[in-house]
Amino acid sequence: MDDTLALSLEEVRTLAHRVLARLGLSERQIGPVAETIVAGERDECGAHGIYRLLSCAQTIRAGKVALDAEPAVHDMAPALVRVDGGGGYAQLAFETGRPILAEKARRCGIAALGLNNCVHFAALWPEVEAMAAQGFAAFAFTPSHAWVAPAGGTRPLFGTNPIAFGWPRPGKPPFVFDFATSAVARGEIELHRRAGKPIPLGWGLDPEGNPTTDAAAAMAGSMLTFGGHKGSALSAMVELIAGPLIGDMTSAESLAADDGAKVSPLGGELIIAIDPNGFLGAAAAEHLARAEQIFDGITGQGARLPSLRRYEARARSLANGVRVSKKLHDDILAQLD
Ligand code: NDP
Ligand code: PYC
Repeated sequence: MDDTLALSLEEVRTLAHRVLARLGLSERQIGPVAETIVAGERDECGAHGIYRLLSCAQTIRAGKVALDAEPAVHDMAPALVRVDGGGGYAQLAFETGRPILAEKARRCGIAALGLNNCVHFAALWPEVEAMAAQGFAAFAFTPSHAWVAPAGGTRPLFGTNPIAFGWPRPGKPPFVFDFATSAVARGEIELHRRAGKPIPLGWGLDPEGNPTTDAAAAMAGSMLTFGGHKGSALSAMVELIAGPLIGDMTSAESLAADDGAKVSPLGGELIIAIDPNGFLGAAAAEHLARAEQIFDGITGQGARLPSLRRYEARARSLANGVRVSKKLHDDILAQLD
């Protein structure tokens, strides 16, 4: 039995706007939040598509989002800008800071944008893909809630702490990767829990610290980092550079601020943009062309580039729309009641 239904991307967009408006979010906030949700569904990122309308509903109903927040820009230095999201979603704060980051990176060769005081529910690839599409090498980092044990430990300390990177490819869509420093994003475990499916060993520990295949037990216990001590150190780095370095919360502080509401993390995000022209000047095109050999070396042996799956999914969705779980669609429509 087919338990999915077909939606055009315009229908996904309309659904996102209706639900977010029903929840009382301001039009200014809705625009970029809805576009991120449409992009996630379009690129078949199940854990960060329309499913996230449910976490938006929970987070807003818990009173944890400033519904009509207006980002405030603080120009810190020639190559540094901070945008205070005012307790609203990170998407409007990023859209506010993006042109300033680009202008500073063009002028200085490198620049950083710190987003503060923002609610985070999304993937980070939209940020680095947007910057790479403008010609920059870009990095993005954000902590989340303390759900993940450090390698060798059994108690949650780190967030799922994603790292995203984008690289400009002349005449081609950017090279992008974006992954949690936990074995998987928490959203993926939650989707397994909703579907009643077991999770692979290596994703989480139960509350007693034992390896588990039970999604609910891993969510109640602790998630694990990817790559053992390596993922654990990268996760610590994300805590530091997208937390204290920009004057914002660690994942433990974000979870404490959540105060049992079990809603989206609140805190910072760091985005760094590097203009290849800064180091290379007139030779930039030659070196970017040389970089293509790396991508050819990956695909030439049958391996795939990160971002290729998304770009293929994007082409399919733009042509045919998407299929979403009927149960998920019903749960989202229930938010309009
Ligand atoms: P994955 O483990 O699925 O890793 C995703 C990345 O790896 C993508 O760039 C993906 O490319 C690439 N990739 C996957 N398989 C391959 C392969 N076989 N060959 C080459 N590249 C591959 O995702 P995660 O569960 O770690 O994270 C999913 C999302 O969750 C991320 O977008 C992240 O930003 C988000 N997240 C957000 C958080 C937040 O606080 N805001 C917290 C944690 C996660 P492709 O997309 O093309 O498949
Ligand atoms: O899936 O881990 C996650 C996540 C946290 C915040 C947004 N996504």
